[in-house]
Amino acid sequence: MTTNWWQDCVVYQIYPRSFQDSNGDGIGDILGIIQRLDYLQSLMIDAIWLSPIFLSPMADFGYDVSDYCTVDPVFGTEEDVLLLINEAHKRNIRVLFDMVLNHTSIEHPWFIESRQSRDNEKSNFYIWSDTIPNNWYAAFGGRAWTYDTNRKQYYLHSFLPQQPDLNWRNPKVVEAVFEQLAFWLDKGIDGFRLDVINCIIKDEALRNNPKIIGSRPRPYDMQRHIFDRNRPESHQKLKMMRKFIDKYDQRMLVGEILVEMPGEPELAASYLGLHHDELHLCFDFSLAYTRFSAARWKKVAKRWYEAVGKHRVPTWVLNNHDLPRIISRLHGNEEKARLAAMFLLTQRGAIFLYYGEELGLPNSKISRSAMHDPLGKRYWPFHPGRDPERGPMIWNTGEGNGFTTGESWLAFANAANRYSVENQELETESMLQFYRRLLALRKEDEVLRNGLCTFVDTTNTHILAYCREIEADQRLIVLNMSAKQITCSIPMLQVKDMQCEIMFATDGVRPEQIESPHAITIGGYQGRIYRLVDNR
Ligand code: TEU
Ligand code: CA
Repeated sequence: MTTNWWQDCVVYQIYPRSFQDSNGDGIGDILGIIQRLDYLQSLMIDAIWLSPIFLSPMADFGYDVSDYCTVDPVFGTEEDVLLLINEAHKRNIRVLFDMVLNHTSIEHPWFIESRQSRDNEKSNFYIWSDTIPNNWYAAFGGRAWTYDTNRKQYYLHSFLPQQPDLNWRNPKVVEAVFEQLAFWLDKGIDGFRLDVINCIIKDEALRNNPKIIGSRPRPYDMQRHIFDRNRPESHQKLKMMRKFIDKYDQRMLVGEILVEMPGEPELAASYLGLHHDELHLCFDFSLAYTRFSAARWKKVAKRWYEAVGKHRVPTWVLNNHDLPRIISRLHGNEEKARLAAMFLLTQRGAIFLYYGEELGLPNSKISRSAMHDPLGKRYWPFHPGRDPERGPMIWNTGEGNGFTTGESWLAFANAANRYSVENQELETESMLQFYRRLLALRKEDEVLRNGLCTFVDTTNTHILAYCREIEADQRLIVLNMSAKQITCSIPMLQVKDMQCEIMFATDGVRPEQIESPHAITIGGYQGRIYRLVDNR
């Protein structure tokens, strides 16, 4: 039914610094990722997304790029990238790069030239002002304007002063950026994750953002961001980018849309374009910000499906390099985490996993003195920093946990023997094997990948139940998101005289067992996937 791989893919995000080190410097790299491609293939994922690997002074660990067409030596070489693409493609794994196009590094030649004078070729590549023109703040602290002693003007930076924002109103900037994309597309990259892509256009008049009443630790959160992001013209730029990338075969753009917590799904969906002529996919983090409960998850998921609509493709994500890991958000409750995985992997659309998620890997414990992340350094303890979710992968319980033969750049999560790939490979009931079974089921079941999703009412509000269907081929997913055993019925199915044949269960109930929708009994924090059999 699907024509494009990205409509029902599973993408595995890799934070390259923390996945596999191949040369003993304690920092993950591209040759390390290549070493682990067989493992990734065993997860039956369709693509990997690498957080930035480009030349960078690492002020924001790669999200400050000084050359988009050069691989940072800490990660490897262009040859390593070409080998990665080749070896990944041999295993039917596509490769996505993370393009940070709202801003560059302060060490990018474009900025170095731009700050030289007001009349050089790059002078209008960034956003300069004689004075601080408005009340805008930077997301990582302080005002969003910094004075440059050389050019004797202020420049705008939505994040760190080391991350000056590009002026996307300048057609030369758009042209130059598209050249960076073409550089990697011509080498076989399958697409891009686009960092804070809704921030690329600012209000031409640089008007003040309206203030928000109340108090929050970050001044950035005390404004409604209507003039420093989400400007109407950004959609025109994305239409151009879509046209540009669709000249290549089967490439994809997934956008990170920076929004107010706990999420703005309608705003995020708007970047897909009314006629789906902007981003192929975009992230909405509402689910990741929503407390674990059947009623809340149902509400958030329905709102996202409605915002995206049947003719476009939603993404589903619970973890990434900016969010505390879900198992830690669930206070180590693995049963809840398994239900969350079951929910994620039985949704329609594109699914995004984060390295270690398949192991139930928790956050690393990072002391203030050991912190690397600029956001954490600035706002600790209000913001714990993002280092905890960037702890290295645990491959085994040997020296350096199989991640490095050197000194790891960041602490590992505790209890390596519990989370190591090596140990979990041996335990049939491990989180890893659980993810593998779910991923295999999704891979072989078109209905679970592309079937329309309808949430169904049951007689108990702690039960989250939804149907997936392609014409008459139907599935029912029932998740008990409470600690207690529940017996419930599903009126909608009773009317239709359906029978429920178990395909998958967390509580070891054997498949093919038939249950009637009149009375489904399910244990606390347990879930089932049923094939619906029409008795009429
Ligand atoms: O993140 C945007 C961003 O600011 C948030 O995700 C933020 O990190 C989060 O709200 C904190 O809780 C993107 C990248 O994902 C992030 O890693 C970069 O630091 C940031 O942009 C700047 O490029
Ligand atoms: Ca290394």
